[in-house]
Order: sequence, then C-alpha cells, then structure tokens
Amino acid sequence: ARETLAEGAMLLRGIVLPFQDRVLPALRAVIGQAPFRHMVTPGGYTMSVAMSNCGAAGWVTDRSGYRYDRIDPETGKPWPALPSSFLDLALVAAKEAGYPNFRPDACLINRYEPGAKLSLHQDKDERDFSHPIVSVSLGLPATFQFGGLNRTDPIRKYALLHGDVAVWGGPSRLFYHGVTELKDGHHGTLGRMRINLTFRGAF
Ligand code: MD5
Ligand code: FE
Repeated sequence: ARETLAEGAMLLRGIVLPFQDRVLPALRAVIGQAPFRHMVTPGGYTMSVAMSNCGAAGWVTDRSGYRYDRIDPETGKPWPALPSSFLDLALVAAKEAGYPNFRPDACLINRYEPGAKLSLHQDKDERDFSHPIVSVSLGLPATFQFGGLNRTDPIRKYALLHGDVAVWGGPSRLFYHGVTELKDGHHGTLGRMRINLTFRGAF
C-alpha cells in the first residue's frame, strides 16, 4: 500500500514486516554498542525522546548546537556501522517511493516512551537536501504531525504504526513536522515504546 502524503512524500504501510526478523536483532546489537541517551538542546532542554545512531555519521545535540559527528560523544568511539538489514530496508523503501539512488550514511534512532514527544521542527542539519529522509516506525503507534515550509502552515495528522515507512523528499524534505506525546500501551514485540529509525544523507 503506497499513499502520497505531499509532493515527494510517500507512506508505505507495513513495508518493514518482511525485514523485522533481521532488523530487530540488529537494533539490539547497535544499542548494545551505542546506548540510548537523552540529549540536551542548545537551549538547555533535555529531550524526552532518547536517541542513538548508527552509520558513518550520527546526529547529536548539546549546549553548543546540533550537528552530525562521526564519533559518539558518550563512548568516544565511531558510531556502530549501519547493519545490512537496515540498509536493505532503507534502499527498498526509498526505491519504492521513487528515490532509487538514495545512499544513507546516517541512521538516527529515536526511542519514545509514553509521554515522550518531538516538537514541531525542520530537519536541516544535513548538507544536501536533495537526499530524502526514510523514516521507519516500530512498536507503539504515534500521531505524526506534518505541516509545510512555514511553521504556521496548517498541520495534518497521521497515525504511524508498527511496520510503516514514510519517505520525505522533494518539496516535503523541509516541511515542519513533529510527534505528539506517545500514548501508553503495549506492543507485542517492542513492549512499552515506539522506535523510529530515520535514514539520512548527512555528509
Ligand atoms: C519520528 N523523527 O517519527 C520522526 C520521523 C527526527 C524526526 O522527526 O527528526 O528525528 S522523521 C520525519 C520527517 C523528516 C523529514 C521531513 C518530514 C518528516 N516532513 O516533511 O514531514 O521520530
Ligand atoms: Fe525531524
């Protein structure tokens, strides 16, 4: 099932399911090497979403700003490599959405527990906005908000479910978006959380 959300933006419901038996163990291995942590924004706010990364580049924030870095500031080591299952999934989804040349070098891993949210923002720390962002949803359902190029543009809401992938490219690449406070619940394989993998071309 392929649904167009906006020009350049596609929702691929359930496309993760054939990959999940490879992706979930790989996720556990990555988190064993680079544990989830609550990062601090330049404004001094501790994020409710816990994050980690894998790939050549990882997204980090601290009091000095947002950036991509090859080194995990918590471990002092490079981020774990992108697992082959992650890359296979990202490439299949990107191709299905019309981006056959996408080659991600970064995967930001977000963990939402009940009550966690991501306020409306744009993703603009990447060098080249011609790369799409491939976003994989696992575990508890979330309400995704997406607007337009201006913060004040009208917001549409979508439920993102376990196994869904959203691909944001073209004009939608820089649209404002966010995730509302995660509702409590229990997912059969992930338990009491939502995991979101976002594949990016950072460098
Ligand atoms: C999430 N994560 O569900 C979302 C999925 C983040 C983040 O927002 O920055 O980690 S990525 C959704 C996205 C990316 C780029 C553009 C648009 C949405 N969009 O145009 O709506 O945890
Ligand atoms: Fe974002």
